[in-house]
Amino acid sequence: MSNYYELWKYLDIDIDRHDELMAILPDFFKDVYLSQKNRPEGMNYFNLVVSSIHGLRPKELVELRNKGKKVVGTFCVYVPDELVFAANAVSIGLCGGSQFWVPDGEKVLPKNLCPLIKSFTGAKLSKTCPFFQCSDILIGETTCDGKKKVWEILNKSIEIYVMNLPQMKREQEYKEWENELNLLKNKLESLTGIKVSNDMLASSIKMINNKRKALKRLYELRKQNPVPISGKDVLLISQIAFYDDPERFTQKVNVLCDELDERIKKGEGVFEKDAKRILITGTPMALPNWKLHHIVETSGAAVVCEETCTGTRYFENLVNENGTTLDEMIKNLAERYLETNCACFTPNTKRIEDILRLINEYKVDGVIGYNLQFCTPYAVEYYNVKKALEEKNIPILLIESDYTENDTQQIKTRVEAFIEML
Ligand code: BJ8
Repeated sequence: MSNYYELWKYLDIDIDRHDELMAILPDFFKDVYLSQKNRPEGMNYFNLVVSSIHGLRPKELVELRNKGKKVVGTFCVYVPDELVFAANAVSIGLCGGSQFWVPDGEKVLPKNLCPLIKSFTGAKLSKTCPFFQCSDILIGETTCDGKKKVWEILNKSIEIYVMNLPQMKREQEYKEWENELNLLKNKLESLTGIKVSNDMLASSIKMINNKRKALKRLYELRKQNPVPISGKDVLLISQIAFYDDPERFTQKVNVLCDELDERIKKGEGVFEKDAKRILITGTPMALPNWKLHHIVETSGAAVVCEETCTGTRYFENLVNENGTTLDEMIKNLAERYLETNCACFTPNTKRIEDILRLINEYKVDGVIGYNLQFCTPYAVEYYNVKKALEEKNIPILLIESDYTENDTQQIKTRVEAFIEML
């Protein structure tokens, strides 16, 4: 990391605070990840990306900026990367998963707010995240109340463009969302000075679909028994998906999948055959939030699927590639993105259908509902999720947590007891 100091100074990073942050990560990563047995060789690329998290990719982004590209930071899986890339900009997902940034966020935000929002706000305000420092603009959205209001604070430090995400899915909202995508396209065009052409949009739709297909392929392999890769490793890959170069990322995931295919042929896995299979559903887990996966997988069970935005919600549903005009392509994008089922919508019954389908497909023994503290939409929706699962006699446990380690032991005790009774 040390050879990136020039880069960090160039990005106006607070070096002393940043050193404090960087001092934590290597040991944490070693404990959680490198302690795993029999990891696939294909994980080496993702290890490298994360071990050089504030160096490798930010350096590339600065080089791209020096060539005239704009960097666009996003916070939600409803913001279409395809439009960003088609306008010749680069999209990076910026959600914060580190407790390190929470106290900085709490200087301007209430304490009783979800840690994800406090963390990304602290990351920006403390000038300790090169991804924020590289960004030319942030795209916010009107999802939950906390995010909706935080843009009014963050916009003192950087330009924020807010997309008006509808909260229902009637025909009129599909039209509204299509209109929002057109407005975003206009905004991006004025940012980059480049008009989005049919060819550019068609090729970026293809590029992001290929990334989704690679992730889908990886998830399909987790359906095997024994499972050929840990949930922790897949979570890491999903987190990296948000900021890595999409084409390189897709290629690396496919190389890993080739290796996993071979493992499966030999009947090799990372857990014992018939280890209990857990699905996690709920709020996203931004990097480096590995807490729950680590607890589950050091308690004898395997996480085989995540119905979250750092899981299936990120890659399920492809954009229809049959569009030839810009209008058709934007309509296809609007349809694909509104098919995502976030608890910010009402009603959101399709999410429950998704969970039931995934339980079946991944042969899940038990479900853990994961809720980031103070996330009201997912906390309230849990009632209906639990009811639907109980009707089918599927065991479910709710874990509500923040980014601290204060509750780790208590969660471990509850998770162990849950796995024991499966
Ligand atoms: S599509 S889950 S990425 S909004 S956890 S900040 S909801 S209080 S992150 Fe999300 Fe888009 Fe929905 Fe996905 Fe608010 Fe809840 Fe915090 Fe959240």
